[in-house]
Amino acid sequence: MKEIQGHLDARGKRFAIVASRFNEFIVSSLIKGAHGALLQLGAKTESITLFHVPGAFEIPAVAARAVSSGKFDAVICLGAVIRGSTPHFDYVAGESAKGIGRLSQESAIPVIYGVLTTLTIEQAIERAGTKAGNKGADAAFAAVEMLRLYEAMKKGSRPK
Ligand code: INI
Repeated sequence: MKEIQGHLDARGKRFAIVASRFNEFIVSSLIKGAHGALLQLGAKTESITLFHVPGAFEIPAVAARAVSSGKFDAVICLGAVIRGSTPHFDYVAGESAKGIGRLSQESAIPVIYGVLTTLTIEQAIERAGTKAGNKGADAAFAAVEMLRLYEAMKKGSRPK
């Protein structure tokens, strides 16, 4: 059986992070986690560009532009949508996930979903570098693994 997987080596790769300002105290920890993980995997800080957007709803539009710019090897989307007492949460979380999901399937480079959707602030805090790890760091690891997997799949494909 032939097995192919992406190795965790970010050396020489360029990353876009698209992060929302809404719930900034949570998202700033996700950004720190993602940045730290990319450095740990060998990326240079000057190869990482951080795009700020107002909220999670705006992430897909900017991620799409980052993809089509051709300047990045992976795009990491970070945000935090926390349920309030109105249906607004569902629209914002839904559109953000749908947009990022569509991009991730249609783009030649990985587009990673690092948007927290939680019922409470406590659950978001737990996932932003406390009890349940840091989902920003997880997203960065996923970005590197996926871009290396795409590379390996290209190399493994038959010549035309
Ligand atoms: N944006 C978020 O990123 N998180 C939220 O929890 C949130 N809530 O709950 O309202 C939120 N709303 C703003 C939205 O993303 C857009 O920025 C706004 O609707 C303008 O388009």
